[in-house]
Amino acid sequence: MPAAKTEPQKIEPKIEQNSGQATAVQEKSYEGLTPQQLIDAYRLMYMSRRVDDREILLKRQQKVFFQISGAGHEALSVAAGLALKPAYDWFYPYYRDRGLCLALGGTPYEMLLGAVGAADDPGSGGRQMPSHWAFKHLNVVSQSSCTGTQVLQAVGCAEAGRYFGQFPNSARKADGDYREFKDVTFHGDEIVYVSLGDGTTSQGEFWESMNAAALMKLPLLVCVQDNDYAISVPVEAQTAGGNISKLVASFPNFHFDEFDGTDVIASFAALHRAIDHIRSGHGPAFLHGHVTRPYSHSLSDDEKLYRSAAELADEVARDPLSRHRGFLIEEGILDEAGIHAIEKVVDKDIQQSADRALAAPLPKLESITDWVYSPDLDPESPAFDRQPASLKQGTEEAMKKAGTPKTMADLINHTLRDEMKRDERVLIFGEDVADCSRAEYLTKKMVKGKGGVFKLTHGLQIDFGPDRVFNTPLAEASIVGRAVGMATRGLKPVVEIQFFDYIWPAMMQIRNELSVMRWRSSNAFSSPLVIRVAIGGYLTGGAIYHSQCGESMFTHTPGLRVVFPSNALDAAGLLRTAIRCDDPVLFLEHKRLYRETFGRAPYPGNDFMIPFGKARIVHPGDDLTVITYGAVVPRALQAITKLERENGVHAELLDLRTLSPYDWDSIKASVGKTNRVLVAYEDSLSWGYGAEIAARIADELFESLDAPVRRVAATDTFVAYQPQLEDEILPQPDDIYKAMLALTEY
Ligand SMILES: Cc1ncc(C[n+]2csc(CCOP(=O)(O)OP(=O)(O)O)c2C)c(N)n1
Ligand SMILES: [Mg+2]
Repeated sequence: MPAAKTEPQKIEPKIEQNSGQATAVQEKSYEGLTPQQLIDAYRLMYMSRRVDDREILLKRQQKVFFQISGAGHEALSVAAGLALKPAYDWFYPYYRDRGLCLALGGTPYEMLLGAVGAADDPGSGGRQMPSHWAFKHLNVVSQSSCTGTQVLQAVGCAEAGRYFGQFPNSARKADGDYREFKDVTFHGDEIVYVSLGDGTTSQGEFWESMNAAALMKLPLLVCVQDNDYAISVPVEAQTAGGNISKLVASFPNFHFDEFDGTDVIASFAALHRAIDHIRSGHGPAFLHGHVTRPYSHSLSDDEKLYRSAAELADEVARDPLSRHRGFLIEEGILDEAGIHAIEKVVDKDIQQSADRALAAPLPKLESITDWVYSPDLDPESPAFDRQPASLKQGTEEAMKKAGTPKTMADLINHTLRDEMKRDERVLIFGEDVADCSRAEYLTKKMVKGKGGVFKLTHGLQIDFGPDRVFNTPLAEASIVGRAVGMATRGLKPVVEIQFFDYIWPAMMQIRNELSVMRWRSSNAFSSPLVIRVAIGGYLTGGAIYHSQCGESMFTHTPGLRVVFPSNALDAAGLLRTAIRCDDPVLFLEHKRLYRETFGRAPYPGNDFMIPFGKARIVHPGDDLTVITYGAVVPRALQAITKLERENGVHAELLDLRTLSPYDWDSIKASVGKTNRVLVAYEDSLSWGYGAEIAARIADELFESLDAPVRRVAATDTFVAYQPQLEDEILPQPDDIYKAMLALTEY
């Protein structure tokens, strides 16, 4: 057992001892723990194991549908739950942390509700697998099944706690936007706990988290529960050198500890040293506890297929439950009768909890579509419809102030500045978005500052300081994952992905975390934030990795709003809606349109908003409908003008503006009028965004059609560097013209 370097803090037992006789009355201290606390730990460890056993039984009876156990991890897990503070500290536990959740105040009944998938399952209401913990009232945040994603979110959560401490006014409620629906709590010395298995340390997101936590000296407790295996892969085939502690040892600002996680006292001692380091502001801690895995990985796995009998027998000797039971008896803290008395009470509780959980009402089938989006704030509603200041009555002065037409880049920059001024919870970060990370160069006026590779965030760090506008490491998963953690706490990150082509490292966080946080937790948690992304081609020389579209991969993700403006005014109005709304938004900014002459507009004031799901008729017409968005809008307009001039055909041009939601009513009205429709988009043709629009028109508007639904899009290739090839690959005005002509002649 390692010696404690600092005095362990006092642990208040959270579970009362209601049976079991302590035979040792003298108050001997075990690394600062009282006999009573060691008894409480046993009760919780036993409870954890028995809930697992009950679930295994129920699974065999086909009354629950998935089981993964915390067996072998109980000593470390319970110690963590007793050493940290529920509803004060924050928790991102992984599936083996049943002991932690019980020690924090979760109950066997709640866990069994999760196992049967009952409506009252506090974690998810029957949506997420059991053991993927979420207890809102304890600050245990909803967990996915992706190994490692939780670590980045925990980093963001820790950043948020620190931010609210620095800017306490930002935590206040405000009416009229997402803040109305986010209760913020924080504590100056709070800790964010995150746990993971040994195998999960191979994930890039783990390493990104370690780097970020060290860089910012965050109050993060990383707890690796090393059971030697990741399903069937042993640690020596997983981790170079076979020991994660050796690999992470050089991260600065961390407190490190490697210990026997099957030993309750050793685990407590390690936790207390870590907690002391973190609460006193020295930075993060990395705990590495060696534990066992006496049951297979899950009930879907049979470990006898890859572990020898001798190895399994060895583990039995290290079982934390029997070890701790033996220790209590040996030390004279409890006798056999006392142990049995405790176990009897727990067994009865679990039996009753299982009976009740099996009888609990199931979620209603009609609730399936609840909580894909915020039930409180609808970005399609008239509340988000605010005219430009210059169009309002009696605002001549505003008109004068609006001045000359501005580019899309200018108006996005203006809108970001306005919203940062209005709402102190708005933070901006990403790669190169700051003016200058070496801030003294700015204060000494040695440099002007960068503010993004496209300069969209220029001047924002100068105006709002480096706590609100900052550069991140070059790691996209980290940008989005941290933002998810912050948004869960109530901040409004408006992050930038430098090029759409590089969004893919963040795809796991976007698809499996950001978009699904609200749905999987039955509205207990949400992470409304904005991801701004520079997208698209037509750049001349952009080539494969600076020209991609691919918006349909995101519109295919429920829970995410996807916006794609074609002009400066729309960009301003839609970005403001994106920032103020209560849902996560992917805001796609076409690089080619940033500084285009097309679609410039005067500054529309600091309250101008466009609701989502409202298309704009860019050009009215009766003969044919062209549905498009983004950089194809000006190209389609060019083609339509030519068609009108040369062929006397009047096409209507619909700019969708937002792709999810999209304006079906306007599509219906236009196609009902013209009876011919072309869907044009910049992405490659097959499986692109237009496929869904075309399919729905064919399905629901079949009777209105006088011709087949046609599409114009890029070739099914990537975009090439050589400009002649690029022109051939991407849809051009002439392609649109020809397709329209063919449609009218059909
Ligand atoms: C990103 C991802 N890849 C694969 C899986 C499937 N999977 C679930 S748990 C697991 C092993 C995890 O091992 P470890 O981190 O050591 O945790 P342990 O289960 O041993 O406690 C794997 C491969 C997953 N859930 N997520
Ligand atoms: Mg493992």
